[in-house]
Amino acid sequence: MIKVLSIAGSDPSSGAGIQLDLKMFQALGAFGMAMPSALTVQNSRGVSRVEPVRPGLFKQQLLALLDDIRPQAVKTGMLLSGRNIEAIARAAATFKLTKLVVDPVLRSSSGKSLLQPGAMTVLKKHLFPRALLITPNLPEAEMLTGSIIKTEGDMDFAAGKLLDMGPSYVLIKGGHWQGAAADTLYGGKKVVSFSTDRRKGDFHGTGCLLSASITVLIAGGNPVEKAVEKAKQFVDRMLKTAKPVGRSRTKYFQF
Ligand code: PXL
Repeated sequence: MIKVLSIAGSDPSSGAGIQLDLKMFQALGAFGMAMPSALTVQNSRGVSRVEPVRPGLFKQQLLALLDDIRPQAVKTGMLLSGRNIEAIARAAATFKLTKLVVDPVLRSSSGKSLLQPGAMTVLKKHLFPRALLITPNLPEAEMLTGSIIKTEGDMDFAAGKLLDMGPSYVLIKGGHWQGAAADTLYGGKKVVSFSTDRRKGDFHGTGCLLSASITVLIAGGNPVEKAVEKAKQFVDRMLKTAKPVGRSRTKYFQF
């Protein structure tokens, strides 16, 4: 049995965050587990409020879970608080979680900050060194490295800086780049780009869906490069059938 855990924000509209991760885990045949690091108030129009799960409660749940059920891989998404990030980093060391996928979620599409001030330093210093793979999109790669990415050379430079922070692999998602819609994986023997057709419309939870799929594939024993390649194909298929579910035009993935 493949067991995977998502530690991320709760999206009650269930198009992103732990709810989407769980749906994707299920769709890929894994036994999924999900624990919230933060709650959000949101619907298809966007995020209007965020609140971290209290650190004592968070830590207690994390330890209770890992002490009992061992996931082969873990992903993190929206973490919000530095204290909760520290707890994950510590648990990753204690429980020797080597297959850790970190999606460094910084902001919602509607512009709400999903990481508290000061927590980015904790993320970079304590969690990135424990990650097998981090999956920033371009704006996140820029903010994490304090650089501006306009060219492929800029992206290579930022990826180098991110690898220096300690993860084994970095996948920079270029979906937010005008022109190219390729995602580029750094850290292997060579740099690999994965490109798929750009789909029309606004989608809710694309980043979560990709990192959740990668996590299941890595848990199942795929090497990182293969996992990313296959996960991109899953996401591409899901993009085709995504539909609006609320009053906004944002499309949600359908299972
Ligand atoms: O897609 C980023 C994201 C991740 N996780 C949660 C979110 C969002 C965006 O709104 O709410 C819980």
